[in-house]
Amino acid sequence: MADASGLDALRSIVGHPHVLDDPEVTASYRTDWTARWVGTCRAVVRPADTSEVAAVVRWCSSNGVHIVPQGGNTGLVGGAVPSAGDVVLSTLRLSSIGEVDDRSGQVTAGAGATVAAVEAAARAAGWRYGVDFAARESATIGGSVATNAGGHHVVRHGMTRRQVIGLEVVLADGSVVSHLGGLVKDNTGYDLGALMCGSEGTLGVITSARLALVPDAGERAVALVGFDSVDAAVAAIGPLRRAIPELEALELMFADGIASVAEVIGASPPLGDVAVMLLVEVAGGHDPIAVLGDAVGRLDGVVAVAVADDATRRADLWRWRDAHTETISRVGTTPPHKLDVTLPLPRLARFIAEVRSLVATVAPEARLWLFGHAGDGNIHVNITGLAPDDESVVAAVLELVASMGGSISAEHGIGRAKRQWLHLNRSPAEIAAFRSIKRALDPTATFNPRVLLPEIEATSEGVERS
Ligand code: FAD
Ligand code: 2HG
Ligand code: ZN
Repeated sequence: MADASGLDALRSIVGHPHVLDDPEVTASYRTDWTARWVGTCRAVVRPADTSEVAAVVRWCSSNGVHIVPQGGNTGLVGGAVPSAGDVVLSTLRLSSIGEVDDRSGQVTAGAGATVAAVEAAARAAGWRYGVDFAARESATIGGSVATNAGGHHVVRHGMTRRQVIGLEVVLADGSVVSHLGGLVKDNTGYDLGALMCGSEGTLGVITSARLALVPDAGERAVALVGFDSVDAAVAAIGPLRRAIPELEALELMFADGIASVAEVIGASPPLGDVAVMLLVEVAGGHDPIAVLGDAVGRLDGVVAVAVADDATRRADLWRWRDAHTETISRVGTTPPHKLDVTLPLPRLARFIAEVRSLVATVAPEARLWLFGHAGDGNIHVNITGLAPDDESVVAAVLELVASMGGSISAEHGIGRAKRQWLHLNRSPAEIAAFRSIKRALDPTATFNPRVLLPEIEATSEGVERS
């Protein structure tokens, strides 16, 4: 439990009701979405604005207290889970959203605004937000910038980093760097905002973001396309991307995932007994349903198709994809081990075959679930039925990914979950450069010290080693 004077100092900054220290009340802030990681903390502090964030940071850094920034706590790599003595700095009260500027197609959103709220504000003004994923109702702008979130529309609009025009960030000494003017062209030195994208709460607290919106493309159509083999489904990715300039999403699913979703939602699989499927969304252009039909009609290995153009039927098809995470989290008695990897597209089909036989060999008792953002070469590898601390399959899968030229994190980040494997993708020189950046911006090691960078071991010669 926290020392009373520390809590009093924090309460004097944010107000008594916004410093939580009762373990029952803080439980949801200390437990990650999958419930795989449960931490402890000194307190959860909920500042109302940037100046309160700055004062909390100043107090923590001058008192040697670690801060774990937290938004919606939907992260899947344990990055927002505190350890004893930490302060969880929740941004949920920084949820304001400014007016959409129709000339630039931009909006400024507080770090605690949800992705869904930004999308709603954009839509109301005739625009859209280019990032979307199933956790949209809880995931925040701060968290999605800090993880450089991907999601369903990367194939068209890119990752979160591409939407960020500028940020406001509180650094470890409590200073505020603010770059929210909205200039698209601005070559005045280092791009601190870009550095914060994907920094996972290790460099500062993002308090606000200036975001680029995308034009509302207009009419949409969605097709769920079943194939007779994984090779055929993967081979369709290039032709679909080439044939459909307005391609908004290209998602991969398998029969076992669909069957589990069917059980949970109480519906029959939409294509019946089909082993592998692509969900394809087209937005805009002239007659998207005809564009889809024409492109799908030219593919090899197609065995079934369901098409939707009205909003309700499109949402029905999307539900099969969006419900995967929730459904898999209910399988078995222990939380799933979740990996999100990218492969070079030419090796994707081989990876899918090899990861299946690898997991069957290394952990025959486990169940493997594969699905993901096919257009980006991004496969989500979920493994259920493992003991929570069993990392042997994780190591084997990540080593396979790296040996095939892939990335051990496509979009969820490194967090706690994968920090010991960062070396599979980053050279010693890169990790040393990361540490220099961390030391320069956070010399007191205040922010999220247990994520992203590998733990430093002290050797018998007293030398530190990553
Ligand atoms: P949190 O979980 O609160 O934090 C995540 C990380 O960001 C932590 O390291 C934290 O310290 C840091 N952080 C949070 N806020 C700030 C801030 N203001 N300043 C500095 N650091 C901060 N992710 C994808 O990329 N694509 C998907 O398709 C996707 N789908 C998902 C579906 C489901 C059902 C779920 C549960 C999760 C999904 N995710 C996905 C993962 C998750 O939603 C994203 O990583 C999201 O961006 C996290 O946002 P958050 O606000 O919940 O962040
Ligand atoms: C998705 O694409 C998310 O649905 C979550 O990134 C993936 O549950 C997962 O592993
Ligand atoms: Zn994803």
